[in-house]
Amino acid sequence: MSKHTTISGNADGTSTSVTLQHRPQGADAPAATLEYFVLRGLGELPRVLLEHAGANYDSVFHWSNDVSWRARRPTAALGYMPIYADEDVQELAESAAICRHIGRKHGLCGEGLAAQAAVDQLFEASRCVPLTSGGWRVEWQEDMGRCVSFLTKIAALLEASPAVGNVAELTIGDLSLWVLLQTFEEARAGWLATNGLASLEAFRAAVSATPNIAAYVGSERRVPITIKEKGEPGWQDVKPTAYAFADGALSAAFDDAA
Ligand SMILES: N[C@@H](CCC(=O)N[C@@H](CS)C(=O)NCC(=O)O)C(=O)O
Repeated sequence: MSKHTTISGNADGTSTSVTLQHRPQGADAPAATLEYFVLRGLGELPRVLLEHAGANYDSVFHWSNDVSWRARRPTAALGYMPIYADEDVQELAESAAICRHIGRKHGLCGEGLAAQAAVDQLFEASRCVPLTSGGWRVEWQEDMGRCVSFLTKIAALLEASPAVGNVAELTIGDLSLWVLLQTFEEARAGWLATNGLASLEAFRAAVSATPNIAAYVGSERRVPITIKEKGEPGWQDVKPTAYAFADGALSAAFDDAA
């Protein structure tokens, strides 16, 4: 039996959303807002992009069964999250559209048509790796051969274009890939290197060491990985309204926040 902490909103659905504010030193633009469940899932890459860019933002976390999401859902443009807003856009849905918007706003989409094409290619490819879901969950129970073979092709993309894989100038493609590689590492430490993907492991580690990403990963703002994302046995038995975090509970920041 795996060690995990199961958390849900109030059983009667009266729990409200939690908002964590991030105000990095030196950022003066109005805060963006990102709404998602108390999960990494499709909310993680937009958060990572905002963190990397050093942007002011409010991260609003809804419980899947709570009164706040049930009240919010009818007003959501497409009826689902993530939902993003800033001074340019209101009620922006679709995680890829949100990521591209944040990328354009903060200069993370590459310079010039050739670079932008390479960045987009990596962005899309890293969300479509066989046996992964949108770059945030791995189907470990399957034969991972196809996955390894596709990741080998992604490693070749980093070699082929100077527009991607440059840790000094990270793009939405690079950070999308990082979220995926970090999921592999947190789910099965050492798996990349032992499967002939040492260059991707080196890239993952280098991105993890950049100041804003390292600060985010070590922060109380980051939601722990769930047993479902980690592919641990037992995740199918967790109620759809609850979250089973693999390595401990949510940080105290979630208790203290509004
Ligand atoms: N294609 C959409 C999918 C969004 C989506 O499925 N969101 C789910 C959570 S991952 C959701 O909000 N479900 C809640 C609901 O439908 O009430 C995207 O990429 O943003």
